[in-house]
Amino acid sequence: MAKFDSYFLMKDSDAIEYAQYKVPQMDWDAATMEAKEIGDGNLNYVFKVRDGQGHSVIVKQAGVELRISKDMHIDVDRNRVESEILILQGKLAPGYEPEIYDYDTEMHACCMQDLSDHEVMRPAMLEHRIFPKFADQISTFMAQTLMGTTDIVMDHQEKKKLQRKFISPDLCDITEQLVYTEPYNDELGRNNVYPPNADFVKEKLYDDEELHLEVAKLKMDFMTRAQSLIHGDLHTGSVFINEESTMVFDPEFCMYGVMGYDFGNIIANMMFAWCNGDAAGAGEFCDWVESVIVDVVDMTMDKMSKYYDEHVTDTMCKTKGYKEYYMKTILSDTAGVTGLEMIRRTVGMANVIDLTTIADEKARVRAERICITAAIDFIKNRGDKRCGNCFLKTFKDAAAAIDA
Ligand code: SR1
Ligand code: MG
Repeated sequence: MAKFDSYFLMKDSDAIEYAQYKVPQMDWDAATMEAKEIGDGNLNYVFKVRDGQGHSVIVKQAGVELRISKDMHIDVDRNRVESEILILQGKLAPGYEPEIYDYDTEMHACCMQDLSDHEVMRPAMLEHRIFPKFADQISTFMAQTLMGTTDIVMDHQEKKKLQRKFISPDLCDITEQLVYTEPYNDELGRNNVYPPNADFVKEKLYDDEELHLEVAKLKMDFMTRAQSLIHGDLHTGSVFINEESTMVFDPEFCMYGVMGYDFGNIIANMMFAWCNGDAAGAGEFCDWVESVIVDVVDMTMDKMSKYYDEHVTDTMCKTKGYKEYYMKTILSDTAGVTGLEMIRRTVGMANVIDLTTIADEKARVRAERICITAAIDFIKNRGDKRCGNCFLKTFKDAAAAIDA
């Protein structure tokens, strides 16, 4: 259709026409179709299009300017990258991603399965609700998508082709800045520091050179170690969930990098959920979150270990002792990223509502200090965090230290 031959930012009415054009197999009832822009992320526009007969689709379009800041412009090709990785991850870990019906490199938009029987995990956890299958399901997703794209198991040339295909320099730059640089110096003046914690942040984050050295090591690891095809933004706002099922979406930050990046993001974001629950006195919810932290670490490591044994192809990686070395690096990378994510979401440009919606000043100050204290331990002592209980203990020790 000529209307969609060149790029423009869609409105609700355009999304209706677009869905009819791109997803004709849906057998739309044109008279009852409606669309609503429902995006709440920092980057893109998301339309839910449906009709009165029960048909529905999600149309996601990349904007040239970011929603979080009109001054930030990033490559709209991210929509292609996101669509293609969802298709690939659908093969590696079937049933954990929305189906892509179509993607379009003119409009930089894709049409995907509407997961309305699921909800975004972060707001659901802010209601302190429990999802019993999450640890098992997210650990399967990570083990299969991460191990399945490593040089350990993949043909090395095929892996390098994936590496070439899934790279968005603009998005890497965002992560390098927002996760690995600005929380430690506010060099672009974009940090959002809660004023009552300003002195604490200065002392613990801006003035600690020992910490900066460890972050520099982690930053260069992120930029140079093409270990695995990572989701790249695997926080609880990138997960759709219900009591039975976990679905991972929004992988536009995907790239070849350290697999601990995804793994650490999940753990850190569970810790934010705990802080919110704790401030609200939601004891049962916090107990569940603690069990998830332990289980996600242990189950992911067990599943990755099994995957290694069953799928290793590289001759040298079959050498006695290499697997143990490799698994240790995954845990230490995970601990490092857990710390980085906890810090950047507390003091950086893109905060999490788990913390910012804690209304009571004292409770928010306390929650943020717990996160920063635990995070520093995770970064500086990342090699010592060898099991799920070690991750939980680091976090609980930080809470005890702040309360002392
Ligand atoms: C400028 S984009 C800010 C953050 O939103 C995304 O979800 C990523 O986490 C990014 O760092
Ligand atoms: Mg996102």
